[in-house]
Parts: sequence; C-alpha cells; structure tokens
Amino acid sequence: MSGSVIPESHPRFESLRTREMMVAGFEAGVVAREGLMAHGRGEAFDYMMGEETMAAAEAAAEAAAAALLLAERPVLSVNGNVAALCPGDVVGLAAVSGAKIEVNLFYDDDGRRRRAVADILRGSGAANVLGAEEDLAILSGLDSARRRVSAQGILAADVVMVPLEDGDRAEALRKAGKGVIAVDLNPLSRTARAADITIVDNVTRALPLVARYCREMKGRDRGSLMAVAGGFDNGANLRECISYMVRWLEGGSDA
Ligand code: PTJ
Repeated sequence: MSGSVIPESHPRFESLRTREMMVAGFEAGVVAREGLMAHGRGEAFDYMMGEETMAAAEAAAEAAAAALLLAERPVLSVNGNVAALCPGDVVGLAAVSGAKIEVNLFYDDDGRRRRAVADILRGSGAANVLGAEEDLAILSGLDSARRRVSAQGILAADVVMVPLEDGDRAEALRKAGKGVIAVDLNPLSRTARAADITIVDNVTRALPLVARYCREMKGRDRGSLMAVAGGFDNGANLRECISYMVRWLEGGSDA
C-alpha cells in the first residue's frame, strides 16, 4: 500500500485521501482494477458540482429514505468501490432503514465476494452480509455476473439501493418489479435514467445523508412517507442536476 504523503493543508486533501483509499482497496483485493477507472470518472462529475451535495440531490436523498422506510424487504447492494470507500456508512444506513446488505459484483470473483468485500463490511459492524457465502440464485434478464444474487436478498427484495451501478442491472431490477434507488455522480448514465430515484452525489456523501433522513422520518405514518416518495420525479430531478452542473461550470461556485 502506498504510504500517505499528502499534507492535510493540501487544497485537494479530501479528494487525494479518497484516491488513496481506492488504491488501498485495490491492493487489498477489494476494488476491481476497473473500479479505479470508474472512480476517476466519478471524480470528474464530482468536480462539476463543486464536490458538494446539490439541493436536487438532497431532495432525491429524502425520497430515497422514504422509499426505504416504506419497503418491506429493502436491500443495499454493495460492490468493491463502495466497500472500499464507505463500509461504515453502508452499515449505518442498513441499521437505520432496516435494509439487508448484499455483496454484488460486476467483475465477479468469489474470493473478492467472500474474503474482501464481505469481510470489510463485517469488520465495519455488519452482522449479516448476504451474497458472500450462500448458493446464489439468478436474476433473470441480465447477462453479466451481477445476475448472481441472494435468494433472501436482492431476489426477494421490493426495493434495492444500488450505488455505482451498471445500467443493465438497474433495468433488469426494474423489469423484475423492484423499486430501484441509484447513487451515481453521472446524471447522464443509463443507471441514473433507469432508476426510480437517482441521487446524483458522491456515495460517501449520499449514504450518510439518506441515513439522516431515515432517522428524521422514522416516526412518520405511511401516508406522509408515500407523499415524499411518490412526489419525486426522477427525470425532472436529473434535469435539475444537469442544469446545476452547467451553471456551476459557467459561473464557478455561484451556481
Ligand atoms: O466491484 P465491482 O466488480 O462490482 O465493480 C464496480 C464498478 C464500479 C467497477 C462497476 O460497477 C462499473 O464498471 O461501474 P461503471 O459502469 O463504471 O459505473 C460506475 C458509475 O459510478 C459511473 O457513472 C461513475 O461516474 C459513478 N461513480 C464513480 N465513483 C462514484 C460514482 N458515483 C457515486 N459516488 C462515487 N464515489
């Protein structure tokens, strides 16, 4: 693992520290090689929103929290990048929303599933991680390795939260009748467009935000939660995210 040489006073300290976490995750066998490139793409989009949560993303996070609280069998799907970046936030959100945690990899590899990703999540306090050891079922309508899912988890879920996802699975989950919540810094991606609710934000900011909304809304009745989740328009929210990013590029921090 590369030793840290980044002084805290560095203006890009946070971004560079996150890169180090990704490299450490890769060297520990948690992050796929391709995950490093996916992170770079995410960084570019994050730059275009000033590396801060946009108001539109706040609204999406609130709707996501309502959808998770309304769900009967919610599942948080975790891949290598998410496990490396914010395992504690995954565990925290699962605890407050009642969601199960399931490891699901695009570049599938049983070793990475069992040892690396699931162990990291367990090390962060997850009592039960699905998708790591049991025999896996097949989600139909999908050709990639992401089709291998837990029968108690994603296969049975009514709502699945999929941070850093590929568009094919978001579409397959929708076709299977599940509610899909995506977290994707790229508002143009197929995943962002296919999901019911897309939070256009860095997963490291989005998960704690959704957890905060879950805590705030936990005591509310179903009617009030349904008004929040049902009143959310994903297409309109994505358009607002894109215009914010355009404004930010044109006017810097005045967007
Ligand atoms: O661990 P695995 O095998 O499941 O593989 C994980 C990756 C991420 C490599 C895999 O799912 C993949 O190839 O994803 P894509 O198709 O590259 O899509 C990743 C999306 O996540 C892109 O739209 C990125 O902009 C976005 N992204 C990258 N980093 C972040 C992010 N979105 C939110 N937060 C991030 N930190």
